[in-house]
Amino acid sequence: MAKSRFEYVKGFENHPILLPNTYIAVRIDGRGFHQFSKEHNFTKPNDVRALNLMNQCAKSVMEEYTDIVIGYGESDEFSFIISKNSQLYKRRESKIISCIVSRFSSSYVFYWKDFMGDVSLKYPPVFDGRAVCYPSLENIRDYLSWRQADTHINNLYNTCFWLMVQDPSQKYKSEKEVENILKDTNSSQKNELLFSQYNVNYAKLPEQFRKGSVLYSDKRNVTEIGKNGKEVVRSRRVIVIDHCDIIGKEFWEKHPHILK
Ligand code: DGT
Ligand code: MG
Ligand code: MG
Ligand code: MG
Ligand code: MG
Repeated sequence: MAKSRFEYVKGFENHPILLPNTYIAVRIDGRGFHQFSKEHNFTKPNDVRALNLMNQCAKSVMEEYTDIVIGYGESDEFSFIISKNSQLYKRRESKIISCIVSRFSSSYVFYWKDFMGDVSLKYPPVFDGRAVCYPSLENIRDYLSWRQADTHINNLYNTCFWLMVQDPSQKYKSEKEVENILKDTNSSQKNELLFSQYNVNYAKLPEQFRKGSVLYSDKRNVTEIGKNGKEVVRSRRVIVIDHCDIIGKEFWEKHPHILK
């Protein structure tokens, strides 16, 4: 094929490769979602519609990229773990990040109405993305534990914060005052505060808020319509959305294939 004299510019390109034989964690995060959640009147501290929309977007990503073995989401972020032996896009970093972020962002707009109903989308949402390679099973488990621990810390804080800010007796004068009180409290003091002042048992709040969302593929019996028009039950790979603990070993003992 004839080449133009401009062809040499291709030589300037570089294609960083994500280290072979490592788990790849791609984490996407909403840009400026502090403002985005205000503009769209998200419920505080957790908007279940918005969280479910995030889960739908992650499911859409995982349906497209079957090398993703597990997804974990909270707030405006999602982590996708790609298997160690994956050859997705020859492990080219920019291809992998940009395609995952792009699929996620377009899904956010595509599925917005299904979850947010009459709330109109005021401007196009933006997500950033990064990839980190983790060589060992211990490292990748610790990565996921780190994110889930973060969910817990943030959710406990945010639950206190918004109850205090929206206190019916308006005993706290400003968000700043609430921040100042909370910064000197540990986790058990926050639990105690919720219980004594607002009669809220933190452990009884929805697991989706406390533990985030865990997505993985699993075999499930699915009822389908067969050729003869009758219902048949078939075993199919589906993406499961769970809100379970992934810090302890129980989940991993139950699903040893995920990170094998
Ligand atoms: P960034 O990521 O540096 O561009 O900045 P932000 O503003 O996206 O901040 P980030 O990612 O650290 O924190 C997520 C923000 O999104 C945080 O302000 C709370 C908000 N957000 C996420 N999910 C919900 C929700 O369900 N309800 C409400 N009210 N806010 C939420
Ligand atoms: Mg951020
Ligand atoms: Mg963000
Ligand atoms: Mg975030
Ligand atoms: Mg092209």
